[in-house]
Order: sequence, then C-alpha cells, then structure tokens
Amino acid sequence: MIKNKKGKGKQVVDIKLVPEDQRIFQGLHFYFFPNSDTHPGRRQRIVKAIEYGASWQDKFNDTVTHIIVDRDYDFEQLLKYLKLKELPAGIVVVNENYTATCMDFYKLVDTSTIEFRVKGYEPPASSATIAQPNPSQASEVSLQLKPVKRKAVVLSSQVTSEASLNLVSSSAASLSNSPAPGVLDPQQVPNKDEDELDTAIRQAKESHPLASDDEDDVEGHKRRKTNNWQDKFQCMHKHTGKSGDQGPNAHTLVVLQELADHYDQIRDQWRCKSYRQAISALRKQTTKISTKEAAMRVYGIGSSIAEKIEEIVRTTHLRKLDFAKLDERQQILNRFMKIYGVGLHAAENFASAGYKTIDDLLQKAELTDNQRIGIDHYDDFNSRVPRAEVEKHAGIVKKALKGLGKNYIVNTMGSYRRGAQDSGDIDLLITKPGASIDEIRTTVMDRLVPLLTKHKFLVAALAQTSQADGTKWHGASCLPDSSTWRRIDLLLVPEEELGAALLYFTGNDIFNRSMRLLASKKGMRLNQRGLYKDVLRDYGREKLSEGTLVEGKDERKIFEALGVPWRPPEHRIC
Ligand code: DCT
Ligand code: MG
Repeated sequence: MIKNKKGKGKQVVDIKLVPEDQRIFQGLHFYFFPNSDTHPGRRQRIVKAIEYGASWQDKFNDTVTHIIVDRDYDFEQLLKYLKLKELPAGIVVVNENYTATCMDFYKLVDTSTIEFRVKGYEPPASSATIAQPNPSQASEVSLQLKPVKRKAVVLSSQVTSEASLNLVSSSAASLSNSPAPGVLDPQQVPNKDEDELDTAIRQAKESHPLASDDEDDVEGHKRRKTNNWQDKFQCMHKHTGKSGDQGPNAHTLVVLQELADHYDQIRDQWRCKSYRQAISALRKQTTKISTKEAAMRVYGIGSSIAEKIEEIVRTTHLRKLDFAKLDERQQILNRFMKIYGVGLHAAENFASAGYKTIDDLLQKAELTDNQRIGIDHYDDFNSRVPRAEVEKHAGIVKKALKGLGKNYIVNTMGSYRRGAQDSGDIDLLITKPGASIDEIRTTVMDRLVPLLTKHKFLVAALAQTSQADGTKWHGASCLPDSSTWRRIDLLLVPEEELGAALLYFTGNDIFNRSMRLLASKKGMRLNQRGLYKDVLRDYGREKLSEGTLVEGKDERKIFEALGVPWRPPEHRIC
C-alpha cells in the first residue's frame, strides 16, 4: 500500500490516470523489487506506472509480466528474495530506468538495451523467440507480443483521484483485446535496410511529440519557441516542405497536412503525430494510393488514416476537414497565433475576451511591445525568406563582424543549412576559434548589435534570452533596399561546443530528437553543447552529474562516437 502525507496513515495516494489512449502500460503487471513503497523514489515509480495503465502486483504471482529492479540490487538478490532458482519464462526483468524511459517516449521501449540491464541478469537468448511473427521485428515486439496472462488486474476507470493502492490487487477488470498503446502495429515492420540512426528516427517519430528525451534540449532555443511562437508543439513544424509535394499522392498529402495542422492547433498531439507519421510514409510512395487497403499496407499508416486517404482520393476532399474549417474559434486562434509573441495561451485569452480580428487586438487588447511589433510586421514574419535573401542578411553580419575582430566564423543554420529554398527565419551561429564565450558575447552584444542597429539593419530586439549566460539574441533585421522585416537569431558558441551546436541548430527537430535518443540508448547524453557519457541520474531521471564530455567541437566526431555514419545536413529532414 502506498502512504502519503495527506493520508496521515490512511495509506492513500493521489492517482491520476492518464487518458486511455496514453496508457502505455495497460495490461502489464509490474512487480517492483524491493516490492514496497517505503522508498520515495520507488513509490513515485509505482504510482507513475499505475497512472500509465500498469497494475502493481504487491505479491509475486503468475500474472507478473515485468520485474522492475532498483538500481542498488542485482539479479541474485532478486532470486534469493523470491526463493527461486530461476524465473518463470517470459518475464521481463529491467532496472528502474525502464518505466521512466517508456513514459518519456510514450511507448514501450526495447528492453534488451544495456540501459535497462539488471546487474547479474542475462536476458534469455530465447526471449526473441516469443511470438515472433517476423524476425526483423525482434527486439521491438518481443515484449509486446508476449502473451498476456489471464488474471488481469488493471486499475479501472472508477479509480478516483484518492485511490488506495491496494485497489490494484483487489479490483479486477477485464483486459481488452486491443493492443496497448505504443505497441507496434504488426504492419509497422522496420525496414531491414534501416541503420541505427534510421531506427532512432523512426522511434522518435513514433514517440509522443511532446516527449522530452533530454531535459537539456529545452534550454534557450526551444524555450524561445515555446514562449514566442505558435510552434509550442513540435508538430507545428511542418515537414511538408511548403514548396510543395509532388508525385502521385500530392493532393492527399496537402489535405492530410491540413488535418495534422488542425490537430496541432487543438492540441491533440496524438492525432497530430499519427498524421505526421502517415504523411512521411505516404510521401515515400511511388504509386498513387487510392484505397484503404493499399494505404494500410504502407508502413506508418493505420486504419483510420487509411480510410481518410481513400475518402480524399474519392471525393477530393475530406468531410472532417471541412468540418474543422467551420470552427470559427479555431480560425481566430490560428490568426492570433501567427502573431510574433502570441502563443497558444495568449491567443486563447484574446479569443475568450471576445476579440476576433487583428484590428480588435490593436484597438482593445493589452499587448506587449513584442506583440505590437508582431502585428505591425504580421505579413513579414509570416512569409518565408528566400535562400538568396538569407545569404544577404548573413553577409551583412559577417562583414560587420570582420570589422570587429579577426577570425569570427558565422554559420547559417536551421532550414538553410539543410538546403531549404526558403526559411522561416535566419539562424546565425557565431564563434571564434580560441576565444572564450565572454569575449564572443562582449563583441556581439556590446559592439555588433549596437553597430548594426545604428545602421538600421537590426530593427528590433525581440525576446531577450532568458539564459543567464546570454548566448542568444533574437530580433528582426531588414536589408537596406527593403522594408520587409525578417526574424533573425544570433547564437553564440565557444569553439569547444561548435560541433554540437552545428548539429543542434541544423535540426530538424525530429532529427535532433533521434540523435538524442540514439545517445541515450548508448548510455550517453547529447545536447547543444556536447555528447557526454557516464551521466548519473536519480530515479526520476533527473540529472545528478553532467558526465564526461566525449565530443563537442567536431560535428563529424559526434556521429562517429555514436557509431553512425555521417549524415549531411540536407539528409536530416525527417
Ligand atoms: N530546433 C529544435 N527543436 C525545436 C526548435 C528548433 O531542435 N523545437 C532546432 C532545429 C532547427 C534549429 O533549432 C532552428 O530552429 P528553427 O529556426 O525554428 O527551425 P528551422 O528548421 O530553421 O525552420 P524555419 O525555416 O521555419 O526557420
Ligand atoms: Mg530557422
């Protein structure tokens, strides 16, 4: 039983089940070792596991599907405690990192990696033979296809927020036959040519769009996005390449993308993710997909989207989308969220206050300075910057820097480095070999920015970086012969971190998540400063130590250290 402070001996705890479609542990029965909730970390893990659908077995029994072993214990101690010579076949034995990682990625992750290994435990070689429909699925599906035991004991929806955990062992609910969320659809067979990085990309795409695989990735850059732009959610980054899809499924792709955007905006991240996944799968098809059946044969497309694909092809549009388009509030939110400085929260507040148009906002709403700039330059900031123009902006910054000191290097990042024909903004990474970050910052913030402001190239300083070390400057720039304002970011980085920063600021976001996932699978950690090993984390996967730097300076060496071939920027579009 779980005790909590509120209960004062009543032995109850708050349990808030996540929505049904997110219960990745549904149908699984966890036995924790040691199997008590006296340790706060373990108690937290147990509660979280239940919230994500698992049942907690407080006594070892034949329904147990997983044994989650604390880091300080080994396999021998487990057997001794259970008074067993060996475990019954089919039980998955993992260490305490497992549940948190699954929750991070909103799916059941591969249990065979070293990251989850319990000291002294050798996973049986035969585990890969459990219900294997296809050898290429081995590690991914072996766990999920494990036959579910009969005496299913699952927390049912009537569990209240103050549920006593002993309900877990006493309330029985029948298991549904449908696979748990996160279980791979049997159609979703990994491509056999896939390398480790491809696998990570596929897994990053399959994982929850909001899953954070490394807390460091939110530093600075992402926070800016969250605070200031409509792309509060990763899905809001469109990967259709607005320049237009061609090929046999072009029209279907446009309609599906609109639907994905719609789900983005109504914060339905699960559907958004599914659509995004289906879009990238469909884009790879060389023939026209016209029927539900054909669509379902495509890896990455499930039955519901397959049905919609058929409808799009048959009727050239989609009822669901027409309906979505009618949603006035949605349209208002979309309009407001395109204003620089207006995120979902502010847009909702404005809409709730009854404002419908940009004029309403200008006349009646209380706006921040940035939002006013955002409205004044609504069209500018919402139009793409042609590649040649990105180069002109970068050229002006480079020239000015040259006059301020030797050896400054400016790299144009983001979609530009990935080869895009146009970009949403101009991302410039500035470094100087041998110089400290302080020296670079002083030059850029105290000399370059004032100089370019004086010359009316930098026309607005927008979000100030929230980082104490001030390594980012966000603003707007305008070419001498133009009146169009563009969003520009100056990102400052010392030489030692250049490789990791090049990697991070090239993106795209999914590629970055994939690289971090890959690093984490190898027991390392990747962020925009470097690749680290031996990072210590506590039970909640909070970082306890930074770890040892493996590589930060050289982008290629980061790929090498992760054991994957170099991938040129233009091939990082996921
Ligand atoms: N980035 C990321 N995750 C985010 C946002 C950004 O990893 N949520 C990284 C990858 C790209 C880089 O930062 C630059 O970000 P943006 O300028 O937002 O993206 P972009 O790829 O350059 O696209 P755009 O053309 O729209 O600017
Ligand atoms: Mg950009």
